[in-house]
Parts: sequence; C-alpha cells; structure tokens
Amino acid sequence: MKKFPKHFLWGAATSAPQSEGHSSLNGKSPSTWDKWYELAPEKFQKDQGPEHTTNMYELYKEDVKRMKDIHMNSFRTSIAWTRLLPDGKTINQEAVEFYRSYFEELRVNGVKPIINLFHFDMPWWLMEKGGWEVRESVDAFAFYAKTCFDLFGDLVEYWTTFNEPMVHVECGYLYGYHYPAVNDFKKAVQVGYHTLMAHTMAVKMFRNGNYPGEIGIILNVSPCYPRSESVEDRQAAEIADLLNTKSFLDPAVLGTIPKKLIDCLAESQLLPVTAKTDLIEIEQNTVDFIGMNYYQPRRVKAPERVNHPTSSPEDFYAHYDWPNKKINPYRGWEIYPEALYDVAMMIKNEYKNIPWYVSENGMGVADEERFMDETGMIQDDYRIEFMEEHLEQLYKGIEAGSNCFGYHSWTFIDCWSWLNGYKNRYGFYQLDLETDQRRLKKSGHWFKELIDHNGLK
Ligand code: BGP
Repeated sequence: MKKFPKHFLWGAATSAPQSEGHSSLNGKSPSTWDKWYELAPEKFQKDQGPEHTTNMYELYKEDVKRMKDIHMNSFRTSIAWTRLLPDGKTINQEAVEFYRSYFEELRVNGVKPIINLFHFDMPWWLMEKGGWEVRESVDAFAFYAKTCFDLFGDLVEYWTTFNEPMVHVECGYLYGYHYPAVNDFKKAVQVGYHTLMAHTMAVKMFRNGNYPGEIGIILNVSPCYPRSESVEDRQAAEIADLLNTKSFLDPAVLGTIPKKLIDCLAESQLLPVTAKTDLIEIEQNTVDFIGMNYYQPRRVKAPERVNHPTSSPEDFYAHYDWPNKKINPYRGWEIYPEALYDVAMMIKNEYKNIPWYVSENGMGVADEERFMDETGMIQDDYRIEFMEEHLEQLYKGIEAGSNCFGYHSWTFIDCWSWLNGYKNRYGFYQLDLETDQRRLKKSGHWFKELIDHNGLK
C-alpha cells in the first residue's frame, strides 16, 4: 500500500462561473464571460455560453450529498465577484444567503470548503474601466476580498485569492483566447503586475483582520524542460520558468520578485508601472500555502528569431515539440506524470517546503458516452490510469519529504469550460445537458476506494 499522510485532503475543484449557472439571475451582474458570449457567441464551442453550466446554484445540496457518497473530504469552488458585489460596492443579500448555505452544507457533511476569490471572471463594470490594466482594480479586489472574509470567514478554513493568474494574463493579453483578446506584451506585464498586487493586498486584508484559517494562491505549474543541455536551450527554459511560474510563485511564497525576471523585462522595456510601497507589501504579505494545478509540462528550446523590440514571450523561448511525448488527443496536452515529482521537489527545495496541495489534475475526454456500459456507467479507465500515474509520482515526492497535504481532481461533475463548452469532460460524475442529471462514472468509484484506503494499492 502507498499510504498518503494522515488527514490528507482528497477532493475536487470547480469554479463559480463553471458550475453555478444562473449567470444573469438572482442579482448577479455580468462578467466578461457573460458579455463576451452576448457579443460574440460564435467564439464559443457549439454556442454553449456561461448562463446554464452545471446548475449547482439550485442543486448544491444534492451535489454535496454526491461528494459525501464518494467520501470526498474537501472541495474547492469560487465566489463570483459579480454575484456578491454586482456593482463592486453593494452587497447582494441573496448571494450572501446562497454562499453561506452552500458552505455550511459542505461543512456539516464533512467536506472542507476551499474558497477561491477569482477564477477568470472579471466583472464587466470593472472591465469597462480597463480591468487589470488599471490600478483601481487592485483596490476593488482588496475590498471584495475583505467583504468575503467578513461575510464567510467563520465558515472557511482555506482561502485562495486567484486561480491561475497567468491564464487571464496570457489568454487575455497575448494569445487571444479570453476577453479582451488583445496581443500586447507590455499590457500583459502590467495586467500580471496588478493581479499580483491585488493578490498581495487581499492577503494583507486577511492578516489585518485576524480572520481564522489560512490563505494561499493557486498557480498553474508547467515545469520547463529544455530540448537539450545546450546553454541556449537551458537559458530559454530558465526564462520560461521565470515568466510563467516564478513571476507569481516567488512573490507569493518568498516575498520577492526574481531579479533576473526584472532585468529581463527591463532590457526589453517591459517593466510595469508600480507604486512606491509595493515591494514592501509583497515582502510582508506572503501566503500560508500554495495550490498547484498540474496538467502538462512545458518543453522549450532557444528562440528561432528574436524581435527587437521584444513583442512576445516567444522572443525569449520557443515551444519544443518533443517527439517522444504521450498526448491526450482530445485536449492536445502532453501527459507526463513525472513532472509532479519535480514540482514536489521544487517546492521542497526552493520554496521553504511550504505546505502545498495539488489543486487541479485531470484528463478531459470528448464523447465519453462511447464508454458507457449496459448499466449506464461510463467506464473511464483512462482517467483512473491518468490519476494513478500522477499519484504515484506525488507519493514519491511526499516520501522524499515534500509537504503536500492534498490532491484535488479537476473536476467533480462535468462542467462548462470557457471557449470549449462541454466538449471535453473531466468529472467523476457525468452531466446530462438536457436534464441536469448526474451519474457516477467508474473513476468516481475508484476515487472513493482510494480515499477509503488513503492511498494507492
Ligand atoms: C484549468 C482551469 C479550469 C479548467 C481546467 C481544464 O486551467 O483552472 O478552469 O477549465 O483548466 O481545462 P479546460 O477546461 O480548458 O479543458
């Protein structure tokens, strides 16, 4: 038996915009997702927008029972900023009642809520003022965070400020996948910086208010592997790591921004506008724990051509297509469980062995009905294999001393996924889009047994 540490958190993650539904109802104001869908529905897979999603707004009580049925002891979701504070200032009482009741339901059923504050869902009222491009967003977020701590602090033990802050930076300001879909490296750096300061000021609010519990941040981590041991390739991997991972991980955990990153941005005239006391705030407001979303590694090589002035991260590193890679063909992501061991070691050796957990890991597969047996259960053995392989590596990391306290899959019930709609399914429960009906998959059974054993057989 490969036993995991006592009190290990086993569970799954989702987010408010991907699971609640009622996106224009019950006092919620639009986020960029609601607005973008209104403006350009053709960008969304099969016209599937953010309005309906999994409908946990209505069904959360039954869904918490489903978590309990598979013995999950923890669950992450987020609060929708636009539901709680529709105009950024006024509290929506209906949202307070909804979230309090939801979080209580989790607690009384022995499922620890891990509550995140921002999961790509920028309020439209703030986007109209410039979103993360403007400093005002930092204060607006700090106010929202404090409001959440005041209203729900008695129910939440683990808070996180952001989910994958690099994603709204790169998808919104470099690669065109999220609103406002611009391609502007300088803006992207400023957006990232304001996000970092919003995170920092939320942590400060949390410390100043002496709320119970702990606070962290959830980052997407794709360990960088160079094509070769050449100086150029290794340098490319180092910069890719600095830009994509250390840019948030270092300030969040160590309270510093890597000097090499600053030098590299300065050389390319990409440094953001900052305020005088920012560095002190960053230094004084580090996190208690880290969540790491791991799906795939990043393979890089030296850039093929370098533009002056620098116009994109590809001027620092190029993507390397490793010929030996194993791939999930539905999502197009490489499957490389070994990286999870490397993540565990990185946190142990470079980040003070801070407590951390795997906050997302999973496999999205299209048309899963193909794998349904005569009883109506999806036989998703590929997902079980995927998770087992990743857990083996995590176990190895824990055995080597990494301070990991949990593993969350993405996701609990099949959910709506941004521009991909419902194409790829990730859940332990299958979702019927017509009826909202949920059905346990084989992986859900497997997960329950894993939790009962607190480990792998
Ligand atoms: C993470 C996000 C999730 C989720 C997941 C799966 O990056 O935090 O919101 O969507 O990836 O990815 P996708 O839905 O794009 O297949």
